[in-house]
Amino acid sequence: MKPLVLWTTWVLLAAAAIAAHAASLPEVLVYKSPTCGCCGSWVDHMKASGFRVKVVEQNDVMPIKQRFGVPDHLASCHTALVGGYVVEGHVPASAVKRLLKERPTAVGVTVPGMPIGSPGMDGPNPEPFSTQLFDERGRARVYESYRPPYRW
Ligand SMILES: [Cu+2]
Repeated sequence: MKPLVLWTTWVLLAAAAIAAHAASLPEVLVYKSPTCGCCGSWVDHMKASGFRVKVVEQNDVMPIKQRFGVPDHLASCHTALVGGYVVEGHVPASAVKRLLKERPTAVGVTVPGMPIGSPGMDGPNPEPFSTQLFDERGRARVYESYRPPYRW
């Protein structure tokens, strides 16, 4: 085959592989304030990790957290729904994929607050943090722990 034909074939195969991968992951529905920059960066992180993301913007996201059972002490900036789970804050896409694969009994997963270094929260001094599973009574347990340096 000529190089151009080979290259074209490779591009088509790669595009098909990416499309198949995206189709196997459920869509992420994100509720965020229109002025939240780090929320937008997390959306970019999820897209770069193969998720299709739909964004709903509203100025006050607190009612969303109440509606989906995110307790105040576990809350962050944006709130997302994916595959029947609530995903609160800057949760790494890898943890969301693991959640969807293992399907633990939980309302969802959260990274409370906005730790520097978590996906979408770039900063000079990344800090250790963890994702936590939480139940309908607001009880949380550590799901994954992370230490810098980060490479999301
Ligand atoms: Cu944020």
